[in-house]
Amino acid sequence: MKFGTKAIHAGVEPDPSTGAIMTPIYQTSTYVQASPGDHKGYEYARTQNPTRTALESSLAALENGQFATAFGSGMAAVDAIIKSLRPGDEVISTNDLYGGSYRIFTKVFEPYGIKFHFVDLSNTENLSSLINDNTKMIWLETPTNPLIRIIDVEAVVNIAKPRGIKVVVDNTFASPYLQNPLDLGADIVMHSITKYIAGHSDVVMGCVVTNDEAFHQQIRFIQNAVGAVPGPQDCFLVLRGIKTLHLRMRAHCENGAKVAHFLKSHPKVSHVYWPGFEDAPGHEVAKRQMRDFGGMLSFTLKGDQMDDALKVLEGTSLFSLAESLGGVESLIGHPASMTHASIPKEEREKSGLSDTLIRLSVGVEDAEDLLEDLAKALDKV
Ligand code: P1T
Repeated sequence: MKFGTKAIHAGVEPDPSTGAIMTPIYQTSTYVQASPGDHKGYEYARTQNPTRTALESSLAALENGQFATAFGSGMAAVDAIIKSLRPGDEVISTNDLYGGSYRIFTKVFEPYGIKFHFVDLSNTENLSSLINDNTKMIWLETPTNPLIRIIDVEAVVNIAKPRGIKVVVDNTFASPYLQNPLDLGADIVMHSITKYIAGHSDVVMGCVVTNDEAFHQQIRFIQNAVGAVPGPQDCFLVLRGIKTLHLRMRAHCENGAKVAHFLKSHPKVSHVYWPGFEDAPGHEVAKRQMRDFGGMLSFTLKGDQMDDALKVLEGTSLFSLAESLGGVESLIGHPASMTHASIPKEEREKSGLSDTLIRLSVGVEDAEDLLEDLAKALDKV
């Protein structure tokens, strides 16, 4: 089945009790049993909920995986994955990653004895010197947040697999429409569903998808034992959002390309980070592992002055200054003070994230209006 058909149909059956074509919002915390243990497969809503079950089936199908588990946020999904590790285990992570992921790794899990190494994985040669007998997981985002670097998933898998190291791909920036890491050999995919999958900036949610049944059982156990589950109303909203994921992603990619080329040719712009340029470092890998180049990009201004960056950040009107990404509306952000403020400045600088970097989540408005909005803001510089 092709992606658009899966987005509309996978995991979703007419409701057995009424025939409702849309999965109902099962707003219930518990389910009645005829006698102890004699129930219809549902006992308590932390453990199972039919709206969530439909969503999890849909998410698994979109990532070509067998098993998906939904969580109350992207960070709760990250939390569950790292809780599958034990003290003494080590993780090698990309050094360009969401600030919240860096924060949970270093501030929550390092004190429990899990060790994290941060390195630029867009050069996979950086991996081998860090691998040792304790290495249990490699963590990557591709494209990365916020420098939109591309990491070669198959190259990482080729190094990890023979050593029994699990490869996790945070696929949030690509979405399942653009990239399916399990098909490239990764063991685990996670998403901040909050972004492209939900698509309308009205839900916070996350998921873990895998083909590894033993790992799935561990994640399912953590989901129930810890309880960071999404509510049924949010699951409904995401099921609704998924039905247009392919349509939205095509529009994000088309607008992303127009904005990237506009900025690249603008006299006040110094550098645009977007993998669609033929001379971008990750271009060939992106062409191979992604369907298109996405709607996320970052840029810096000539002269590299904070005052100038602020004029652009405050000067747009269609691009709203806000954290998050992947919704239908365009957003502009300042990673150093917003989404990546939890990474110390010296670590940010080591990974190439400057204080003047501006990040865009290009929405699905009419491209002409978006270009005009950016042109006006750049005129203020
Ligand atoms: O916000 P939440 O749903 O908990 O997801 C966390 C998360 C995980 N992984 C990536 C790659 C992310 O970008 C995020 C959240 N990111 C933002 C809020 C942001 O503006 O970058």
